[in-house]
Amino acid sequence: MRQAGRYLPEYRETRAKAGGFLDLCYTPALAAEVTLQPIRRYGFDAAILFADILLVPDAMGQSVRFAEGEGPLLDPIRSAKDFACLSPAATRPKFERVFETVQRLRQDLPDETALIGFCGAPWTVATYMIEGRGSKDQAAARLFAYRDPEGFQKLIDLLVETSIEYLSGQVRAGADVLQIFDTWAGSLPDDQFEKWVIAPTQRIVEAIHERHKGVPVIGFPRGAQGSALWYVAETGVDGIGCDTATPPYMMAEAFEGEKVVVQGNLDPLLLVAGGEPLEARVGEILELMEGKPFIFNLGHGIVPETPPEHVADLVRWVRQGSRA
Ligand code: 1CP
Repeated sequence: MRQAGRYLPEYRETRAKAGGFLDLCYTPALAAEVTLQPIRRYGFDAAILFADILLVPDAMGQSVRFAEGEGPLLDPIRSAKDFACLSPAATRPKFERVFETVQRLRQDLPDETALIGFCGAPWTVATYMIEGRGSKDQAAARLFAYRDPEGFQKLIDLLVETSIEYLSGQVRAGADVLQIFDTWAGSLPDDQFEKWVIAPTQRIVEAIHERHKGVPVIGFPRGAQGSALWYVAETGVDGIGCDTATPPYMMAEAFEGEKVVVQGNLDPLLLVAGGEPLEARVGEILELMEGKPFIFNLGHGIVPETPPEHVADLVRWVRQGSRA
């Protein structure tokens, strides 16, 4: 999860060369380079494509800006007529650049290193499209969905359709695994969760399974708590990314014998702290997950303050502790 980024000096250097963050995402040579940087340094078992969940609205025609030191900024959607002009057809030129990055990566990565493609889940992407930025409570999107459920459904449908094409293109270009990031799944009550998280994710997973046999899809419904079980059962995901508050062993026990792989969930802040507490926690997670289908990962994105040497320690400890 977010292996690349500002914690690495080589990333900061390439990012400065690229100019803007979106230029970095849309320049295949540079996007491939920053994807490979953490793989060269640490030899992870999987690489995640360098891109962003907000490339989807950007490619559809809602321009996205990343101001230095700030999060993303979009022209917020206030009503259904504001997204009438967005179209899946418009995405081609920009998506093609991402697919080219994937192609380069599949060529440059060692055969044994899996390449993870991804997109944001429709709900989470819609929250940015409606708020125009990141927010604590996703209030604008939640209110939009209550006040105009039909209009909101149209936006979600547009995102489902576009995300299927986007993910499918990544698989055709060489992605081995896909991940759907639903960072704000936790802000919805159950009825809304069913409509805006479960149903759209289920449609994407079904389409990918139909088109690309054997390509696993991992879901990350961050903050979903008890509803994460429901999410796995209903969406048909092959893997479940656990956030820092979701115990992976509970997830594994709930789906024992059902071929659901569990991913997670080290606290990214423990990776900043490092040292003995990090080593102890890695040991604990590995012990609890022993014998279960498990991918060691963080519970959320790596933070810029992370000392790169702590990541090297982590990889060593995970490898030592999971020699099976
Ligand atoms: O490691 C990698 O190479 C992965 C590439 C990657 C991924 C998977 C990036 C690059 N972004 C993402 C996903 C993403 N982007 C999510 C879902 C996962 C999560 O919750 O972390 C979300 C919510 C975003 C949106 C986004 N992009 C934010 C958060 C905004 C907010 O406050 O709500 C931010 C800050 C970005 C910028 C961004 N994207 C990626 C990086 C490395 C950065 C930081 C910019 C930089 O360091 O130059």
